[in-house]
Amino acid sequence: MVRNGTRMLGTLVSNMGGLVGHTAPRSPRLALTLPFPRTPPEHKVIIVGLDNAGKSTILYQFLMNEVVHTCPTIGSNVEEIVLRKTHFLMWDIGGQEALRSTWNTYYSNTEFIILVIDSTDRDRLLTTREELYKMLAHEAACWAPVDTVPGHCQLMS
Ligand SMILES: Nc1nc2c(ncn2[C@@H]2O[C@H](COP(=O)(O)OP(=O)(O)OP(=O)(O)O)[C@@H](O)[C@H]2O)c(=O)[nH]1
Ligand SMILES: [Mg+2]
Repeated sequence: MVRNGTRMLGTLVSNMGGLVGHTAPRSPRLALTLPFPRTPPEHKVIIVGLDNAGKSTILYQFLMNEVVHTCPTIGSNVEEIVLRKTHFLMWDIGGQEALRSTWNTYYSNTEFIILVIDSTDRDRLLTTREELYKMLAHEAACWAPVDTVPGHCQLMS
């Protein structure tokens, strides 16, 4: 939307240049004084974790404030959530083993990472740790703050 807005503004500026004639100087600053809806910036958040950790459940709990029935995510779910006028674009990424190698395609422009860990799935804690280390080793993700959220303990039980 911001990109479209920028294009529209550019078109507006060039049309105004035509209207004021050849003798008047074309001033792009003139267009900047016009009211123009400003799109608030969106902060990209990715939600990662092993399959069945509870990522989609947490995403839809955020969105609808209720626990919804989920299916295993193939690919990703994306939803916009607004908290105190701040817009977050939440990417919930499928955690099945075959999908984990695609996580890195979501890292670019990510500002926050939420790592969901099923606190009852102790057998796979080491796997979660390995995935976290892989993620932090990736240059596009290593600087984003990571928060861990325990799944399967607070929402439904
Ligand atoms: N008891 C309990 N079950 C939960 C909780 N959170 C999620 N579940 C259940 O765990 C299952 C998997 O939840 P999802 O949110 O789909 O898991 P996911 O991490 O998105 O899984 P993938 O999409 O496969 O990566 C579902 O049957 C949920 O109902 C919780 O806090 N407590
Ligand atoms: Mg899911």
